[in-house]
Order: sequence, then structure tokens, then C-alpha cells
Amino acid sequence: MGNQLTEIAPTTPFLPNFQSLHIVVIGLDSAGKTSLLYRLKLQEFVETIPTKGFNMERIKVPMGNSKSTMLQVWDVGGQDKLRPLWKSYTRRTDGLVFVVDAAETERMEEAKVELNRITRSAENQGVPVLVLANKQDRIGAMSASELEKVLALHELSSSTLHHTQGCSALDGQGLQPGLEKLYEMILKRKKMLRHSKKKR
Ligand SMILES: Nc1nc2c(ncn2[C@@H]2O[C@H](COP(=O)(O)OP(=O)(O)OP(=O)(O)O)[C@@H](O)[C@H]2O)c(=O)[nH]1
Ligand SMILES: [Mg+2]
Repeated sequence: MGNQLTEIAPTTPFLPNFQSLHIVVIGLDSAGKTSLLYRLKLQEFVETIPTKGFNMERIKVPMGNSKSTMLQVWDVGGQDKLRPLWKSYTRRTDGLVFVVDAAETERMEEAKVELNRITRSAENQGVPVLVLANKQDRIGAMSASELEKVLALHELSSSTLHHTQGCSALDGQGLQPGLEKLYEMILKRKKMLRHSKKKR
């Protein structure tokens, strides 16, 4: 599944759509980003192929007590030659989702480097980050708290709200609570930004 839009470099990586939240899903190749995108969209586990460009879906998600929220979700290929492109998708995004294959313990250092690179870029300062410890169905998968330690999430700037959630695109567990947390963090940040504008 996916790749229907690959190879088409977006001239404007995100459209102004004030009705929906703009979410970018990144992470190393094979972490499960596209599988999670279509699990969310179709409520099923679909066959994927490596993403050479990006996929985008508009998805209505029920959030806590509020009505359904429309998310515009961008899933960007994670192969190393594609990673320099991440920045053009994350510019001015409302929230970042960083997906990790929690069972692939030997790639944690690589994931940590990429997570740091993208969250520390000037344009992403303060953008809330949901880290998804995907593939919890696999034996030996790290838990959310183990992953949090190994990725040294405490080193993120104090202005960056973040949360780590275990999940599985295979059975869908963990995805909804993770998104609710991301939504909460986005609202919190919007509120903080409004406050600081008023003070000026
Ligand atoms: N067991 C298990 N396998 C998964 C899960 N999520 C994804 N996979 C598998 O992991 C492989 C990679 O999944 P993708 O969704 O294509 O990974 P990706 O992060 O989009 O990879 P790129 O597009 O190359 O960046 C596929 O074989 C998926 O079927 C999961 O939760 N559990
Ligand atoms: Mg993909």
C-alpha cells in the first residue's frame, strides 16, 4: 500500500488548511510508518512497499471529548537518501510522529541521531513529538519506557513536549492513545503560543 504519490516532489509540501491539523510521520526506513498510516486510514494492516517519496491522507480521528478532528497526515520515506527531504515536510507542522521499529534494537543509535537532527532544526523548535515504539507484537520489542531512555528523550529541549507510546500497526493497539496524547500536546502548545503573544 502507499506510494501512489511517490516521485512527485511537492511544490508546496503542505496546503493551507485551517480546518485540519498537519502531522508529519518520519522515522528510519522499515519502521512501519506507511503501515501505521493505512492502519489509521483503513483500520486494517496492509502490505506496503518502501516509500520513495511520500504518502498523504486526510483522516478523521475522534479525540477525547471533542468532536472528530481532521488530520492531514504526511508519511515520508525513511531511506537515508530521502532523509534530507524531511525538513521540507516538517516546516510549520503542528506535530511530529517519529516511528521506531522497537524490535530492531541494533538501529537505535541511528534512530536517535535522526530524531535529534530533526527536532533540533531551528524550524522545528517546540513542535510536539510523539515517538511510536512500533511492532510491539514482535518478540523482544522494547517497551515505550525503554525506548525513551535509549533515545535519550530527556535531552530534548524543555520547550519540546514529547510522549512515547508503544504500538503495533499489525493489530492497531496503542495508536489511538498515542494520537490523543499528540493532540493534547498540540493544543497545549497552541495555548502557550497564544499566551506569549498576548504578553508581548
Ligand atoms: N510485525 C509487525 N510488522 C510490521 C509492523 N508495522 C510494519 N511492519 C512491517 O514492517 C515492514 C516495513 O513497514 P513500512 O510501513 O513499509 O515501513 P516504513 O517506515 O514506511 O518504511 P519506508 O517507507 O522505507 O520509510 C513491512 O514488512 C511491514 O509489514 C508491526 O506493527 N508489526
Ligand atoms: Mg513507507
